[in-house]
Amino acid sequence: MNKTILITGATSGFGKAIAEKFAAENWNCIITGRRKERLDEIAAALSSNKKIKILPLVFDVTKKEEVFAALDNLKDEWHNIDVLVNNAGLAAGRDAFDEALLDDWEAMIDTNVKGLLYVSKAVISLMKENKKGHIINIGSTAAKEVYKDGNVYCATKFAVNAISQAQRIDLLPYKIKVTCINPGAAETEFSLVRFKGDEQKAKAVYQDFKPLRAEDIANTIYYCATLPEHVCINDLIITSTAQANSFYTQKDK
Ligand code: NDP
Ligand code: 8X3
Repeated sequence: MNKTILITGATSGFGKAIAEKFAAENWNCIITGRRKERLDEIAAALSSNKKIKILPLVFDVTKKEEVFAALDNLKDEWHNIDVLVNNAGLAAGRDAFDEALLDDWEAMIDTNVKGLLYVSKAVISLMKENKKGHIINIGSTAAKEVYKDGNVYCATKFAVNAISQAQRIDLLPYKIKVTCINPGAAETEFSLVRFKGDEQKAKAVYQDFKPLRAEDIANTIYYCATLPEHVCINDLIITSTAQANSFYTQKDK
């Protein structure tokens, strides 16, 4: 029988690559995001694999009514979720603490922290019934070191690390694994979102070194999700070879 994965934020970047990887390995996929048109296009492409089922769900992770309406009302055939990837997230702005916008801070806290909590709560109730499951939370190198002008983005990712540790402890009785993956710079739509559509600023982030690709993260997650039942990777930092941590990146010029 096929296994099932639920991936939040599957309309671009890591989430889309994760869906493509798992679908290629014959996993059923529940994919989510706010942009319905994109989600439907991705669902249609993944459905070319006739051995699997794909369920696109449109909801905003910051809206708890939407999250629970979508996940509490899944048909029985989707109740057996083996892996949840809490990937939906964003950085909004990169400004000094005293100049940053409250709206940006709220968007990051609501999405990266509260959204992750809502989705986890809904899916954990299904995993508990099944006495198995694996939650994979996407942290960041920003969860390990706070960098200049990273303030609240870093704080939300530190929170993802703390929540991962808490989930790992409290979900032990249900045999639910919890893994936190902490990537360094990867070229996705992340910086375009962070810099509010400024393509030049976004491109500059990845200039003069080879960043991670979304596929690198998808392959790493596939590895973590397919280890034997008694093995759990708790916490993993992954950067491109050119990057040591939040502070040091070797640039070509
Ligand atoms: P992208 O911007 O390419 O993808 C982000 C995804 O999150 C999109 O699918 C978007 O879908 C979804 N999303 C954002 N806000 C919401 C929301 N309110 N409700 C539902 N879905 C939402 O970025 P990445 O793929 O790079 O980012 C994925 C995760 O990885 C994030 O948590 C990010 O913080 C983290 N990360 C990224 C790194 C990088 O360098 N790229 C490095 C380390 C961590 P839609 O807009 O359709 O809702
Ligand atoms: C995204 C990577 O370096 O902008 O989490 O924090 S970084």
